[in-house]
Amino acid sequence: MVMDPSTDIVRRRNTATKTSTGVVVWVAVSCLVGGALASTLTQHQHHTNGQSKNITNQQERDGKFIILAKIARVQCTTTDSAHPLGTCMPIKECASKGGNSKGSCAGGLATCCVITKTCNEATSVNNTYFVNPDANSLELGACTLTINHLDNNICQMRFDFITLDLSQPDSNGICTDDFLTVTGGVSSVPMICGYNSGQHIYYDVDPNGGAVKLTVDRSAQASLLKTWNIKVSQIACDSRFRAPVGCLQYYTTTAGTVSSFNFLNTNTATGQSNRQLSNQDYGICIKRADNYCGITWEPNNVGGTFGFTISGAADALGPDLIGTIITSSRDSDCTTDYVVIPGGMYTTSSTSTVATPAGRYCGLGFPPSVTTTSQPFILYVKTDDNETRDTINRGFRLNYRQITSCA
Ligand SMILES: *[C@@H]1O[C@H](CO)[C@@H](O)[C@H](O)[C@H]1NC(C)=O
Ligand SMILES: *[C@@H]1O[C@H](CO)[C@@H](O)[C@H](O)[C@H]1NC(C)=O
Ligand SMILES: *[C@@H]1O[C@H](CO)[C@@H](O)[C@H](O)[C@H]1NC(C)=O
Ligand SMILES: [Ca+2]
Ligand SMILES: [Ca+2]
Repeated sequence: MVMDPSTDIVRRRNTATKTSTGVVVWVAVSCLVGGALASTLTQHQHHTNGQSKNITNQQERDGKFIILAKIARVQCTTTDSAHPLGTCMPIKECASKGGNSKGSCAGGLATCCVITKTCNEATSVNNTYFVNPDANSLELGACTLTINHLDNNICQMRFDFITLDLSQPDSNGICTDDFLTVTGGVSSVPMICGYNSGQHIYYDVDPNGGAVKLTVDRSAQASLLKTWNIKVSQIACDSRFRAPVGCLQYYTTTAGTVSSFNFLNTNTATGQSNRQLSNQDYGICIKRADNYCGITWEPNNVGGTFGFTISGAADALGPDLIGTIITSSRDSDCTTDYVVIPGGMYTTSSTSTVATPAGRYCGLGFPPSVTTTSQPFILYVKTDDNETRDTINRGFRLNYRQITSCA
């Protein structure tokens, strides 16, 4: 028979009675020799003395053997693509936690339990999905998920915006109608609104601190149509998946793409659609991979030439200039909205080998490349509270790749 890899025989007594994360439930499974599953499945409190050995011997004499399986609270893959990550637990416990059984785990002994929560509910389960209320509900205002720490060794939370589609900001890029906020922890999260599906944020918490509150505030009538599905995962203080303290976003691959919130590379919609967000002040961190010494940032032109439109009036320029080095500005020319690449060295043409130092980048175009060897690898994002003169600013999408050769 198939057993959970965490199958283990020897354990301290009483572990079966605790309910917090990481704790196990013991199930004694009798199997007929030859592999057929026997009829009895009994809950069994295990002791480290000789008792179980005697039971085993007894069962073996009956032509059976016993395997004590622990159902660890490990993550599992569900059969629900909108909520792909669940926690393996006995089916009764899933029901009592208000979860939905979506597939089986632990070799069929337990269920892959998906927990979804909506407005003004609380969770103590890792990988809870926070979703918008039913479209028929006329609930407006703050919709809050209260997130209780799984245990006293949680230092960070990660929010994955599987879907996050809220109202657009006002003409100054300020989230006046809908916005998302996080409180109760240590980091500061900028106000986020608009379209952010696929984005994520990390949030530092005090391991001994109180509950975290994740809130979507909907103040506009139109935003009743807005949707979200946010996966909330909790990260242990000693986890290798923990992001460096203070990083709002964290990427661990050697090459990838990052973008500002509410980014869409389009120059067709001139109104407020997908406007750059104001009042942003955060860092996007990239994990340096072994043997890599630097990082190169490049424009991403998928979808159009508006992949880096951060400051200035885009409608005052010929469209051919948008996205070129001519409309790129640097350092002291960048005072309102800009990104910072510490130690950056930029090129002015893709064939150029000459690089010039600049840390700040703004304007309506990004250089062909900006390379830095300053560690840690962080792209800082800063925007002010005013977009009056900045027409059709979409924000940015940039590609990065780590490099192994640093002169
Ligand atoms: C089996 O149980 C008896 C008491 O019923 C005990 O004396 C003995 O030590 C146990 N055997 C083992 C292997 O622990
Ligand atoms: C919570 O789930 C994530 C996967 O989404 C996992 O990486 C993390 O270790 C889990 N946290 C704890 C405390 O088990
Ligand atoms: C925004 O900037 C414009 C021009 O620089 C200025 O006239 C306006 O007062 C500013 N608005 C706010 C809200 O600060
Ligand atoms: Ca701007
Ligand atoms: Ca601005």
